[in-house]
Amino acid sequence: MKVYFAGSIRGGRDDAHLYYQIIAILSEYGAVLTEHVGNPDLAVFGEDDLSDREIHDRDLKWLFESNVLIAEVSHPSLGVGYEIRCAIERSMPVLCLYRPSEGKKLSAMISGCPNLQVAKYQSIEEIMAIVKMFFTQYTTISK
Ligand code: 6IA
Repeated sequence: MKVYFAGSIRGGRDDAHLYYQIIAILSEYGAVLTEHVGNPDLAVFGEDDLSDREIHDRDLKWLFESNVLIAEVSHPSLGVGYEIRCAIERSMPVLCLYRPSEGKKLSAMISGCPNLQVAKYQSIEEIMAIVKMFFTQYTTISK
């Protein structure tokens, strides 16, 4: 099982520590190809050895090698939205984790999309249960 985890980078790193925890949960189900997304030291304007073109091409290659895409979508990110659409076009299973908060509303392009699952959560325990259910469904369908 290869898992692509998507979370905001240049969109803002407020949830980076949460991404780290989610990646630890996902690692119990398979290889997470995008562990760097949860690295709290990865800054919005940090140095990177790769050009933007190289990042784009490498990430899409990893995405298309993966069995599933799991995205944390509470913090809006153009890159995450783009990755979600790419995964849908390849008919990949997509799970979006969303933490509702006052004064914020998830984009209708995500909450209104029939080709993905949006799961709302408030705690890590809830994420664990959601992820477990998602992988149970996935293994049942792909048998
Ligand atoms: O638009 P965003 O930057 O928020 O998009 C985040 C999403 O795009 C993540 O899910 C990643 O898979 C991907 N992505 C965007 N930038 C990078 C990156 N380096 N490295 C790996 N994946 C990325 C950017 C350089 C960094 C030092 C700022």
